[in-house]
Amino acid sequence: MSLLALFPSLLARRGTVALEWAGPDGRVTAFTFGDIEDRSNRLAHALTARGLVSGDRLALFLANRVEFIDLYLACVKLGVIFVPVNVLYREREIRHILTDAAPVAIVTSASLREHLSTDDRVWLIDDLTAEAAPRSAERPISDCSHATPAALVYTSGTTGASKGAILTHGNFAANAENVVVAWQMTNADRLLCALPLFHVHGLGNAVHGWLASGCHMRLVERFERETALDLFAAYHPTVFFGVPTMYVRLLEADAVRARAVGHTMRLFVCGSAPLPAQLLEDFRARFHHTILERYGMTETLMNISNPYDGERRAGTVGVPLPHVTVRIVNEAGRDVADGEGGELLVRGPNVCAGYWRRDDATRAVFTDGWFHTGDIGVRSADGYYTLQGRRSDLIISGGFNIYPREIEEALLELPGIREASVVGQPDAVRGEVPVAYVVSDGEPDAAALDTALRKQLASFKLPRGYVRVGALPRTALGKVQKHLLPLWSAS
Ligand code: MCA
Ligand code: AMP
Repeated sequence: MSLLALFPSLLARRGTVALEWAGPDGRVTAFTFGDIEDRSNRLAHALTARGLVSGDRLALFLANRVEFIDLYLACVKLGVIFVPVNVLYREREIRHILTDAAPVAIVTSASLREHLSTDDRVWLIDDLTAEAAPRSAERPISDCSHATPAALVYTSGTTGASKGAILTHGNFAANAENVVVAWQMTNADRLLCALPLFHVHGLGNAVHGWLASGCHMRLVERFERETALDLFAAYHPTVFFGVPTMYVRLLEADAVRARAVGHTMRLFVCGSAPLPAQLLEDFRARFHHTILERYGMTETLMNISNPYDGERRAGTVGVPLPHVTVRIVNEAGRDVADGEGGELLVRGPNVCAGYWRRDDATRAVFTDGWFHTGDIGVRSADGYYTLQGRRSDLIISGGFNIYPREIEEALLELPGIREASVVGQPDAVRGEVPVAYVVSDGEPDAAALDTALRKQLASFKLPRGYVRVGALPRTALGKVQKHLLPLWSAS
């Protein structure tokens, strides 16, 4: 079954307003479900005319705007595999994805074009849209099934270089059904989407939840702390999906504004990084809402969620979602008793088909159909799961993933840096931030290192501090003992 079968509103509610897109200039444009259906059909025909066929990859390097959704739906309708690229990524990160996914082209906007090398096959979204305008609005004939790959989403995974998780039509459909059923979304909802659509939180939960429920969505280019509260006041959403950093920012609201926002809202959901129990309490006191925390991964979409009805337990991620089975195992791979920690394994229709052209990596994360999340957790006697940490040294900053090795390798290519080790340190706003420890010729010049790294890596990966050490603490086998590095402080 194609994913589109889950979006009856596209055809049945043609005349109803589906989406409002608020551009950076504040101007709001409205689109009906019929507009969304027709625009993506036209674009699909334009892609076909450019030679794309089912199974081809098409990359997209674009900030949130309606054309992002148009292009995603056009790909889904054709069986073309959609490869979203984080707009904050720079040369090194983009090169890796393009080499690995080998897309026919990468689509972008004129303003982001400068970040793509001239060798890349670049298509401008405005050209494509203009080409699509005169084409047929008929939906193209498709032979997609639940097993057809819909997207390759790159993630650091539990180890090493970023890999493309193959998310199928069936994975997204199963996740969308859970979003709608578990959080009781209906077409009466108003969903405020400020999450970037290039990650599965925005794409899998917001876009699919919107289309599957047939609700109204306001899409903005990005969450900006100065204007975040104005958005709530201007749109009166009922549902908001965010990462913890967004909730930290929203807490800046005074009591009167917070109460007004809380009054129109039905549900605040949080995921992608741990939600501190204190933040949940502070938010409840200010907004009179208990944030619903849930847990997911790029490879699995959502796994576990606090209940909509029932106790939303602070510090936990709740109970497994329908059709998702979770186990906790010890180092020997044996199931542990409630109250004992171990690695979370998951199985269900939400779990990806593996990593793109990386059979070795795929084999490494699956055991008898169970996906190894790399997350360490514990289950309470009454079935609530608490995450305690990760097996890898992944850093999550503002909900964006940072794999330390990537920064270490970029640092080692710079003159004067002989050794480098990057670790995550707690941060009240972003959750964690990266700090680099270097063995260098002379005191590290933070500004110069920042400038050099900024060309290669996304800005959220820039170390907040560079600490010069005489030597990195290592085990007898030469592995860096990150926990022995001296504590860094911002001053
Ligand atoms: C942040 N920046 C952006 C964006 N977000 N630039 C373009 N588009 C964006 N969407 C840049 C800013 O320009 C700035 O860059 C830097 O990031 C910090 O921005 P600031 O305004 O200080 O933001 P903040 O208040 O710290 O908030 C950041 C944020 C952002 C809005 C919370 O981190 C964010 O959108 N996070 C969401 C990540 C996400 O969706 N993760 C889901 C992964 P400069 O430093 O150059 O000035 S999927 C996942 O984890 C799983 C599956 C799951 O469970 O959902
Ligand atoms: P990503 O690779 O971006 O999909 O990030 C997935 C990782 O984010 C998971 O493996 C977890 O480590 C982390 N994560 C997601 N949601 C939560 C949550 N609610 N609490 C703690 N960690 C989370």
